[in-house]
Amino acid sequence: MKRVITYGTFDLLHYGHIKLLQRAKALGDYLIVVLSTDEFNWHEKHKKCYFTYEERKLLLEAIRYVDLVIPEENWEQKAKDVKEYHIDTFVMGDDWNGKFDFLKKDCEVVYLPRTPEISTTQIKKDLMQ
Ligand code: C2G
Repeated sequence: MKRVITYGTFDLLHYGHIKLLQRAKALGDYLIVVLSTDEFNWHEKHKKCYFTYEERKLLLEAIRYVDLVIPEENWEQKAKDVKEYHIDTFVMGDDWNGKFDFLKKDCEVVYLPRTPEISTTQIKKDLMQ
């Protein structure tokens, strides 16, 4: 069973995220999503989430491509996660291109093209108009 992992905030969830999760799952048989906690988002990513961790987790768990959702609490946990969950493939959107190549000693690292036309920032801007 090929195990895939990916990380993110996924707030507000939109079809760009879904297309990423769909492609990530297609690379294996089991997809783990490591979801940024509210504290991590605020202190480390300076992102104020619209939905809480529990609400974002519920949304992700409802997606057919997602098999497990666990918390992302810091930047440093990736190597441990890859080992602990016996990960074969680490996947991120290519806005992170190259940033996680240090994991290549432990697993395959794949950067997938982002869905260019959509972002949470754009959604919020459009809704403001
Ligand atoms: N994504 C995408 N297309 C978009 C928007 C996002 O493919 N239009 C991808 C991102 O590249 C990322 C995933 O969807 O792989 C989740 O996006 P975010 O929630 O913005 O994640 P981010 O804040 O980049 O957090 O430790 C890594 C971080 O947790 C990643």
